[in-house]
Amino acid sequence: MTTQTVTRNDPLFQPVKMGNIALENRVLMAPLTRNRAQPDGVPGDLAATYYRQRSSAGVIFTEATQISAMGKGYLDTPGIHTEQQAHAWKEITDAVHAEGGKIIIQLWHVGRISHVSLLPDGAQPVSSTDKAADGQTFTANGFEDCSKPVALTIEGIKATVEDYREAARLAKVAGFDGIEVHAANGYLIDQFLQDGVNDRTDAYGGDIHNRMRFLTEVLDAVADHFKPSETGVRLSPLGQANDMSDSDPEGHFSEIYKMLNGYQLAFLHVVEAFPGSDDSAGRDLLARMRGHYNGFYIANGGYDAKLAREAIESGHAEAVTFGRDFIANPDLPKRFALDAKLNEPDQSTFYGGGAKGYTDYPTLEEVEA
Ligand code: 8OZ
Repeated sequence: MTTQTVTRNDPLFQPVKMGNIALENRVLMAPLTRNRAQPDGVPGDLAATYYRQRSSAGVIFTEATQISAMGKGYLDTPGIHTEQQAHAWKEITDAVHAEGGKIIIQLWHVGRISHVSLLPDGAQPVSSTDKAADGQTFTANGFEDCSKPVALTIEGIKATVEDYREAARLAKVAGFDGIEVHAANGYLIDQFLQDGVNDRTDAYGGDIHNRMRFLTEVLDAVADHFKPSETGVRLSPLGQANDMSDSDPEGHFSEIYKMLNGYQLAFLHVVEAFPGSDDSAGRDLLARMRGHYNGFYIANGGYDAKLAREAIESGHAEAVTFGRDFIANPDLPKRFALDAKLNEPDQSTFYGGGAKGYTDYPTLEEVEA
């Protein structure tokens, strides 16, 4: 039996246009932090192999990639703010494209989820606020408490928006098919969006329209280099990771969804659940909120093949991203198509290290050989 015969009626394998980007299937690779880049933010030597191995994904989202040296918050994450970084990313996009795959870069600024030891000249992190996050990040000394941030001035906000514009330019040089603006999981843009953190009294704080201003300015900036139909946003409306909270997630994020409708983006990518959390009440809420968004919706978090098929058939999502399953199964779409057994991910090799747990997971053929 060929893969083609079994996928003919499978919702996961119906080709679809995501904005300007043609997807061969709906099994997408989630952005995954792997902490294997060089200290200067140049992707590591094995990154091209890692991503090439996973190029049968409908599209690959890269690991979160900082837009500036100030946007870094963890040890050995990659950047897209120098020519050398862009050059190394070009080798990666070439490797994925040579296999017929597609790859979107996730643009990231961590804001206050950082530590002075990771920042240029020991600078304090920046945020919407000067309150420290109650949380930790991973540095050369292991887990350390997040450092106290300085609240960005209006000038600082403008300069950060310029950093996004320049990162988008370099992403174009690097040959990416699109951009995902990371506005989820308690990082800088989320620190502006959610009122549990944003305590500003200027044009970037207060009501949700003010709190969205930074995100919209970032979207306008990256539009200099990537069309809206090649750009998307990642949100985590119910996420409490990284000391995040909001007084009215449903009301506020529904407004954000409606605002995004006006941009006619390629996609909205929503973190619906975090690994290990049972969030069935959250699922109902997210399903209601989804009704406010008109475009291509990517669901993430806690999906297996069966739940993903149901989400697509019900119209909840157009596609689904898989994280842990893509770490452990480079040929995940094929395994879903054939209903084959999955390799188990090894959590001890998620962050940092070398080839082990990165480029050495076997394909189905290798398992069966
Ligand atoms: C895991 C470890 C470090 C960062 C996110 C970029 O949560 C991340 C991240 C995940 O979005």
